[in-house]
Amino acid sequence: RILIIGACGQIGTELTLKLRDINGKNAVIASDIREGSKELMKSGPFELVNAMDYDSISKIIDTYTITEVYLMAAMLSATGEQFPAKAWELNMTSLFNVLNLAKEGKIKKLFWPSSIAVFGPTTPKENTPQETVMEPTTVYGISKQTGERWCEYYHKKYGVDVRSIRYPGIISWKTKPGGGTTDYAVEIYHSALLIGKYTSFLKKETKLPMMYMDDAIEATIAIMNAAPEKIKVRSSYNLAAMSFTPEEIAKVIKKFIPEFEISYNADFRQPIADSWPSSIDDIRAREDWGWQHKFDLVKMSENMLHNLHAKYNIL
Ligand code: VAH
Repeated sequence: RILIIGACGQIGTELTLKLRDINGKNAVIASDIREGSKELMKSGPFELVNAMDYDSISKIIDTYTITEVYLMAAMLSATGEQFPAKAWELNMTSLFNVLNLAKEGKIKKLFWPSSIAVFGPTTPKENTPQETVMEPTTVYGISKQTGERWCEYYHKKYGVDVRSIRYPGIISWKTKPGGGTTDYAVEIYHSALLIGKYTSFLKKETKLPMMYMDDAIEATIAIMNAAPEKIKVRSSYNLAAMSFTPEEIAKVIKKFIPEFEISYNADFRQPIADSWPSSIDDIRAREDWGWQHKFDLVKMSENMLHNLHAKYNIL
């Protein structure tokens, strides 16, 4: 069976639903520190768990004979800058819990998400390569860079089968994003439909690597299903789909909602965004385990607005 820790988060929710579609609802145990959306809670078994509590994770693994774990719980970049100590404690303690359970043979295969936040201001900004200078300036980025080092260490030293992806900004409509710097690219669609305008907290020319949730979920399942020998990178794989600026996404939304208006008011998240790459080279993921994205900005915008239109049942 599969255990998702952090199943109520932006990625965790859709990952749980998709894995239940594929494996059956009782094959996937959802867990989080609090309950999640109605759709998630009625889709299969749920356990309240604190990702920092080793014994409670171990107990769930025994109770449900779990073999695979996806650790999706973390404090993201923007919130992490407001609570640095908490971000470090949550992001690292939860990772060590699952790495140690895997080292003890209680988890056969483990997924742990990294992020483009591992890159910093001294990293080459365009087509950032898999191996490069990484001097992250956020606690979240530091925790992801350190986490990558530990994943590779546990794989090399203890044979732990841990797999990881450096997610770009993820856009989705089902759940609210959880305190990230890329959240403007989710909020903008809701605002466009509900009030016809949006004030971006990033400057109009801020170009960031982004991906639609459907692509992110597909990549996550693909890397976990790949034969072990194909996973040549055991720190974390660069992964990309598209890059765009707030100005570009606004222009595309205007194609669907002509009266939409955007304005800009950069806040504390601007320097975080400025420290990250504008585009990512993910050739290694494409070569090693066949990654291929499907959604570009227009197709994503169409899908987002269509689903949000229905969600808000706008006449
Ligand atoms: C964040 N959405 O903004 C996350 C992600 C690369 C962005 O890590 O913190």
